[in-house]
Amino acid sequence: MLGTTSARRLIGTATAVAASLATLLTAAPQAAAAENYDRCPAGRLCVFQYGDFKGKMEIVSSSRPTLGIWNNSISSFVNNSDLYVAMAQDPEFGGEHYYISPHSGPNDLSGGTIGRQWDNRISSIRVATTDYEVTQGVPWMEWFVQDHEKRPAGLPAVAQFGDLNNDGRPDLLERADDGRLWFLSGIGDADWVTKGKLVGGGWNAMTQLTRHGDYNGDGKEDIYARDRSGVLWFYPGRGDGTFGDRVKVGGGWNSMREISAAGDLNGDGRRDLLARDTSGVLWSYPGNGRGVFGDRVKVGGGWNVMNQLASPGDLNGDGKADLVARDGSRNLWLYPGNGRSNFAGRTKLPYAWPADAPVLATGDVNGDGISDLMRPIDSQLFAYFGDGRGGLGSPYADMLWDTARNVRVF
Ligand SMILES: [Ca+2]
Ligand SMILES: [Ca+2]
Ligand SMILES: [Ca+2]
Ligand SMILES: [Ca+2]
Repeated sequence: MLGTTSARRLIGTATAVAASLATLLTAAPQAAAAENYDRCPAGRLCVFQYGDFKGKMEIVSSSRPTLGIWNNSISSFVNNSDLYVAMAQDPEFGGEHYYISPHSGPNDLSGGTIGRQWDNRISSIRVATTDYEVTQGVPWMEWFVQDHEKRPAGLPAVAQFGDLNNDGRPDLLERADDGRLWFLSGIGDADWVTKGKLVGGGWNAMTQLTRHGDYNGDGKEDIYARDRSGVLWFYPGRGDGTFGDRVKVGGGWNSMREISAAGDLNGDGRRDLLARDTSGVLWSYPGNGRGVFGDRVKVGGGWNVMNQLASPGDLNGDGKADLVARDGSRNLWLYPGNGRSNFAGRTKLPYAWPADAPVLATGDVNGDGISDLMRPIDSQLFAYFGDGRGGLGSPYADMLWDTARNVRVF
């Protein structure tokens, strides 16, 4: 019986890495005849029967849980492809794994002491478009919200965000480094298995992504995304973790360093947006209830001492939407909203918040009706539960975290 937060799922460790590619390349002898591996076409992953890229060759373009005639018969390979690769000792991607980066070129297993551990000992091959998928076996990050952590009924409007599919529980969106956007509902089945739902591909075209509840009055959470040309787009949520046809909010948003959907800041019941421009001025854009915004209001200057903003909803329990901001000294500050598009005097939140990890605000994570924060530490995401008085409790591990460059969770 799982009854408390201390029973949150323990995160398993990633499969052990047998040897780094760099180590193996260093240990491998120089190939005597480059023309042997030149048989492998550009953009492809090829395996060879013998060392020095001799004998039969086969192109591998998808994962192979078993290898047939190639089982325990690979002695060299070439990766000219965009794919991340794991060569596994056992069938079904079992045993130890040998990880290969995209475009890492030729690799002769028949020579050297490290390579010999793998020579004729490969029994399955997994390929993927992200490092995370090839190491973890699934393309999305598994996020576990326990089923007892349903949010209480009758949440105030300021706390109603973070739930994309209206099941009363928080969700995450994850943009993987290959540009695919995944909806993570956070609810596992009886075996604790969670499944990501693919929203779509190509989201690497977006330079800002943010959400904070329903902006067009249909009761379904929406998202905003800025493309490279500076156009801000509104994507109306369908209430199932996917989005309908996008609507152009407007151009010129590349003058903004950071954009954060923030909830209702001016007390008119409609959700608003914060944006910090490159000169450090923070602006509040009042939502019109139809997904776009009225004339902006200047909050103030000097915000470039902050390296990240996040919009947590209400952290101090006064029913008004707040703001948190992280400075360059690992401090996270709470700016209580005053309900008039501005903020009262700040207070410092506990813990150190280094600049190499994002601060996430997706509302109430643990179902006590109070907004929480999350952030990754190393390869795990941790939740910090709000106490409703402007403080935060100690962190709880919630999911494995992909530290790859383009991964964005919001
Ligand atoms: Ca949900
Ligand atoms: Ca909506
Ligand atoms: Ca408003
Ligand atoms: Ca909470």
